[in-house]
Amino acid sequence: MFKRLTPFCMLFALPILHACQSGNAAEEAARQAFTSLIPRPVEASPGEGFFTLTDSTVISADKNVPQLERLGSYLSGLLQPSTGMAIPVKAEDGSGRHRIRLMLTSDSALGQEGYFLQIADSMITLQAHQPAGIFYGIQTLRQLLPPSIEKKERQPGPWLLAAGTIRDQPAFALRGSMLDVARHFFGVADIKRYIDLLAYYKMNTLHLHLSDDQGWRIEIKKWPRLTEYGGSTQVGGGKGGFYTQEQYKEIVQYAADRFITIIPEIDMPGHTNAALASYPELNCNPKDPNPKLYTGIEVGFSTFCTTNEKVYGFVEDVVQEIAAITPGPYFHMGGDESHVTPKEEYIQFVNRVQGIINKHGKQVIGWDEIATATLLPNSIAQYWSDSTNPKRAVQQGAKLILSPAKRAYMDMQYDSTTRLGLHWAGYIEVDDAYNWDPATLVDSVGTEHMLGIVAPLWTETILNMEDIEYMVFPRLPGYAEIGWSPANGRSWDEYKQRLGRHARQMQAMDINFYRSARVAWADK
Ligand code: IFG
Repeated sequence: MFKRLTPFCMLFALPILHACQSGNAAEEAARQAFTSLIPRPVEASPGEGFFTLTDSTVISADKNVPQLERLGSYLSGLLQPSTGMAIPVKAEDGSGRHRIRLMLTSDSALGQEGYFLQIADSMITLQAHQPAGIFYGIQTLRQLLPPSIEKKERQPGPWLLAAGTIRDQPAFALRGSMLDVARHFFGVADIKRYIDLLAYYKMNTLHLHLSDDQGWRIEIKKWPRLTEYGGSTQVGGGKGGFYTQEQYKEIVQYAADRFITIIPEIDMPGHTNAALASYPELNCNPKDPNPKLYTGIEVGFSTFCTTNEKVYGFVEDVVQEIAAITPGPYFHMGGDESHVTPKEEYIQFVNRVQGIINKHGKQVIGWDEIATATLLPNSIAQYWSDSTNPKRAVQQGAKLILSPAKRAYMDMQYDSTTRLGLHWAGYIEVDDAYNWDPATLVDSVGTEHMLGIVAPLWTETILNMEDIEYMVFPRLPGYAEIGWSPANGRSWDEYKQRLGRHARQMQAMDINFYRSARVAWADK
């Protein structure tokens, strides 16, 4: 036991043995944190010594960059509850020891989201070329601190960070998740929690699946019955719900403050029973001029009447109202599983709706079936199931988002015993979710055609936040790593060690994660 004590501790071994041990344990934990980061950074070089948060620690930010002051307050707000320290933000004036400096740098090699973090025993310097990089460097700082930093109530210290340097930036520009709020509705508080979790893993995209057969979830002022009636139920017959445009704007702002872009999806021409039940004129007669609300989980049975001009006026109104409250560049038109739309009519609909979306200043994203139509130059195909479609899209010069059902559909059960989820695409254990590479996913399609990856959670069987967390964790950190970290050297055997240690952070964040038997969880 004594052999592990530093000379200082040897000198005063008796009275402060415990402190020395905990000091050594704290130092050992800080050093291990440096090599346990998820997503793994591009370069991490451990140094000598430790930076310790104390009551005299301050955050300094260049006062000429408003975003930096806001990011300083964001960091301070993250640290205060568990440390009980004020950690004030002050203008950077070159003075004062023991500070965490946030600075922009002209080093454009860091790109839009990269950062350079230097930790020494008396100062931490976090530099980035753009504010997003500072935000992502802050996420790394969180993981370099003891996991208890994430607790919302006061914790004992010490609050050590191991010295060293980290230079980091993402492999893919678009990294995120899709949440289906149509099959089951999730309120603003759940969406904010989900956004916080995505941001922690340096994800920058949340795709909201806002409409489907079972529900319409976003207020459209010109077509009020879409939510009054079409939003009034959900799978299983529960009361459903919807976002007013004010609530949608609140979600968009909360996401933007965390450098997350919201992609709104209105799925069409299929997956439209909620809209068709709300406005029968959108149907082709006489098949079912007035469909009832639907609370089952079948797919592919509904379609807009794509030969009816009224449908295009409807689409225009919907796109216009949502685009007006969506600062992000994308509008997702869905386009999947239109099994009862005649093929030629589907193609004409997709061609026409792309033009409507572009007219309202947004880039089209669609599930990969839209590649059977004529894609506009900046349209994006989201690959989920039929690998001929990404090839079609690439042949048309389009970019891809990867959401392979067999690897990234988080509604797939882990195995046959999983209480929640489906398994039509197969079972996806934690290692299956990690052991794939976008570069080799679709033959003849290289990463130069890919914007990035989005891991969807469809919610036919998902009722609440606990269910969401159980299916999303611990697979999401792996998707975050596939989207952020260099592919070379990636191995499940190495990653699973980091993931095992990461149980402490997930516990501290009260994440209800699935304890896969394929990982040795360190918190037990
Ligand atoms: N496929 C459907 C989803 C959902 C999913 C459940 C896509 C693009 C099966 N379409 O995935 O609506 O039902 O795993």
